Amino acid sequence: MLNFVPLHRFFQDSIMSLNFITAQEAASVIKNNDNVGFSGFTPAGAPKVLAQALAEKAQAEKQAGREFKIGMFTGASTGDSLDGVLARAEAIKFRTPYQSNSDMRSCINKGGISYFDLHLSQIAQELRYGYYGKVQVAVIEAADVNDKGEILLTTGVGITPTVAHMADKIIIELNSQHPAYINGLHDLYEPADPPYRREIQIYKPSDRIGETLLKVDPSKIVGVVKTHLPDEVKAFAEPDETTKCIGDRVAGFLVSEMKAGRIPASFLPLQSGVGNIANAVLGSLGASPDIPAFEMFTEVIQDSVIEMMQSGNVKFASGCSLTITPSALDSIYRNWDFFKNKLVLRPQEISNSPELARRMGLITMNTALEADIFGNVNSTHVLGTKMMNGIGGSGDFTRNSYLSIFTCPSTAKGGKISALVPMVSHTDHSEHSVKILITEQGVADLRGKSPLQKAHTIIENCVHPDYKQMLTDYLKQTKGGCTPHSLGKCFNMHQEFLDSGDMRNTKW
Ligand code: 0RQ
Repeated sequence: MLNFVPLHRFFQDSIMSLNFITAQEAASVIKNNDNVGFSGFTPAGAPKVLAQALAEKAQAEKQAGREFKIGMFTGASTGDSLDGVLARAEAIKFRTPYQSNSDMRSCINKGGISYFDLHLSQIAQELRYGYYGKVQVAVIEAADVNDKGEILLTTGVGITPTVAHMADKIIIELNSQHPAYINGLHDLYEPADPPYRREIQIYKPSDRIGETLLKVDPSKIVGVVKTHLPDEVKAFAEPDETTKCIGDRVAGFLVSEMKAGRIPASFLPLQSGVGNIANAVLGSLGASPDIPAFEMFTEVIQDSVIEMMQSGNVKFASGCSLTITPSALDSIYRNWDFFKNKLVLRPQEISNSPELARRMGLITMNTALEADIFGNVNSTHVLGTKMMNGIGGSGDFTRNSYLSIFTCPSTAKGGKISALVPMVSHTDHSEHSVKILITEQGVADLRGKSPLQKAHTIIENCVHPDYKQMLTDYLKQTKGGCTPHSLGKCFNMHQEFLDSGDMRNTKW
């Protein structure tokens, strides 16, 4: 665990005049029905102590026969100490956008929390446009703060500038895990709203256009709660045979694209999703002698990126969060001189900006839950109904990429589910945006192909042998059209899993 003593905070003189309060006093500021915006992105930079006090308040209110629920805006998922604690306390009225906590997910899928999902680049601007009402309170984790209203953020930026500017009141969680010398890690820029918005003047991942400190009206800061808790980021599993194979196929494909001259020899900035597959893909890219050192323009910077910086494979990473384990963060802070010019954290409307993804020509790599034989991808809904995590930034990047890649294992649940189906049970990324599909079975290059050609390529290259004949037979019994389907049977595989627990029993 990190154990930094904040010996030289920048604002040491003025910090003394701040109003230090307990988590319980902070919770008393938040009223039933308030909309609350939280800092951070993934567990990185999310508040860690207020939620427990809020949960206790919700419990006490419930016992007194009164309701206590808040609306919850975040950058993305948070830690269990926020999403988990508030979900278990039934203290959430609505929640957006991305979440990945099992208790939160379960409440959402039981209908206990009104959840709406949206592209992560859009939430800050849509809050400013007034689509979701007012933000009464912002809760912000800080590495440092002063009585002029200058706040040094920690490991995740998310929507913090927007909720801080919109909120009537701000509560700070001052976390002494983070040293004040990280001032400079962040590049905080909020675009003007239409009709005054101008181009975002970032042309390469390392460009900076904003402020290093968040500046707010100091009179809005109602109190500062001291903490010393690490981000709740867990280590990834070591790549297994399947994820390693997918990683190697992605690396091999990108090398062949370079050799064919379709990716410049200097390479292009990469965006990579989160999870075990993303981790394995990055590992394979780092191990490939044919891929030059590259830059990342992504949302989540995970452990593998930090390791690849140390080994010289990654030159620079722009992101929205350092979603890394405490030991990786420790290594960054201890070697700050090495890392300080290689990292920048931005608000998610910049890290995930469609304008920037298109301009810089990002190679994007995200994970599908399922894909259909025509190249449509479902990243969010298990069997079309149950929310998994949310679309996250995958849509921001995929739609605007230079080259979009989706990966997934060809089967799930021990082979009882084929990840490749006739028609996805929910669509997040359409066939128009999905260019390359990769499973451990192989690579389907969908560029320039008709729907029927895409179907043959996906069945041939990506589908597990247990399901090849089944999907070939599905196509055979369709009756023409540009995208041949049998509308009465296209969900037979899903229905079969619901009925018998195994898609392999499907009949057409
Ligand atoms: O369930 O845990 O009960 O066994 O789904 O599957 O293979 O562990 O996949 O953890 O890499 O997550 C798409 C959810 C993949 C993630 C998704 C079951 C499977 C398992 C998870 P169990 P895996 P991962 C950056 C970019 C959207 C957002 C995004 C995600 C569980 O990558 O949320 O890309 N992406 N953001 O058994 C039914 C299928 C299934 C299935 C797998 N076809 N049907 N269940 N499972 N395939 C991040 C941010 O934006 C912050």
